[in-house]
Amino acid sequence: MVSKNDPSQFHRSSYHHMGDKGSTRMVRVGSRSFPVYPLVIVCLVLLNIILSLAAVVVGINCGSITDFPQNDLMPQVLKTEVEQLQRATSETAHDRQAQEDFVKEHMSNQQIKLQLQSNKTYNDELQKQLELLQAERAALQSNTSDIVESCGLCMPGWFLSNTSCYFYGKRQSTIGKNWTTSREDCINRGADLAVFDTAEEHIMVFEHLPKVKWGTYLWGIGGAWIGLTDHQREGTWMWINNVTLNYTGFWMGGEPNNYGSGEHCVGVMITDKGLKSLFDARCESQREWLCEKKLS
Ligand SMILES: *[C@@H]1O[C@H](CO)[C@@H](O)[C@H](O)[C@H]1NC(C)=O
Ligand SMILES: *[C@@H]1O[C@H](CO)[C@@H](O)[C@H](O)[C@H]1NC(C)=O
Ligand SMILES: *[C@@H]1O[C@H](CO)[C@@H](O)[C@H](O)[C@H]1NC(C)=O
Ligand SMILES: *[C@@H]1O[C@H](CO)[C@@H](O)[C@H](O)[C@H]1NC(C)=O
Ligand SMILES: *[C@@H]1O[C@H](CO)[C@@H](O)[C@H](O)[C@H]1NC(C)=O
Ligand SMILES: *[C@@H]1O[C@H](CO)[C@@H](O)[C@H](O)[C@H]1NC(C)=O
Ligand SMILES: [Ca+2]
Repeated sequence: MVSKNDPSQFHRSSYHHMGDKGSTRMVRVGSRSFPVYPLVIVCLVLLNIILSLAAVVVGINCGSITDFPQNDLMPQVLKTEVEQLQRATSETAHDRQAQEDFVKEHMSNQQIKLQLQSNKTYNDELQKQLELLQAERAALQSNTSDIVESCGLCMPGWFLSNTSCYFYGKRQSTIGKNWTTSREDCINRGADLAVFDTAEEHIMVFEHLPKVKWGTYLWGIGGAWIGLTDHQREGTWMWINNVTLNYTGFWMGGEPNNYGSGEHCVGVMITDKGLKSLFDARCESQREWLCEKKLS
């Protein structure tokens, strides 16, 4: 749009008027006449310059328009929508990040859980093995102490006194054995119910028997059977080797009393009453028992 015409061709007269004598080669301006062609050229140049100026002005205005912040030209509704869109976009990104974080954390938690489970299984296994080893050690220690105590002469679980090994049969929970089954148990162990040949033997065996406090035991089930009865003759106490009890001073107070429907078997019970430890009782009653096996 900018004219390339030389402005030097411009003539100072900016006002012109075409007369009705357009057909002639001359035109009148005021009192003066000018030739037509140069005048047309001048007018065109003038118009060109005006248009150029207008173009420049419009261009400046347009330029300054485009420089305006677009936001100011946006309708409020559009602006709000854009803002919402921007917010939504950023929120979506935020949500996605949060979701990724959650998935990551969940997976890590799962891994820890699995590890914990496997560790727990492993620990349980170790615990079981430990308990097994402890039980084994306890058994070995018990067997060892028994063997050491009996100088290797008695079987594990038996105790040595002078020239015999003794086994103390403990009741299983509340169930003991009657005199007959007690004797059978001793025979099954290659022994028999205990026979105290002398008062000395009786006293020595005392040391190994469980002590009970006077008055805390139950008469029906207390004490341990030994190999002494009056089966053959009432009131004559005879050991199972057919030797009659020939030492005195070991019956508990008031014993033997052949109480009730008859008491023909003898038990031993160590209380705080010194040597007085024998009593007669119903052979059917369930008690603990004492076996003896002489060293050969
Ligand atoms: C599982 O045990 C290993 C080592 O035995 C340990 O490094 C790890 O932290 C344990 N894992 C858990 C979840 O306790
Ligand atoms: C301990 O002795 C008992 C009875 O003789 C036996 O059954 C058991 O195997 C022994 N235990 C060990 C660990 O030697
Ligand atoms: C130990 O046993 C032997 C042989 O059986 C016997 O001669 C001795 O008197 C007993 N000793 C005691 C203190 O009972
Ligand atoms: C004890 O005597 C009875 C009957 O008299 C007899 O059957 C038994 O074999 C004898 N026991 C011993 C060890 O001598
Ligand atoms: C009791 O009998 C045993 C075995 O016959 C015997 O060794 C002991 O000396 C006797 N005791 C008494 C006090 O008679
Ligand atoms: C001893 O107990 C056994 C088994 O329970 C029974 O068969 C037997 O008759 C009982 N004997 C006596 C004398 O109580
Ligand atoms: Ca009695």
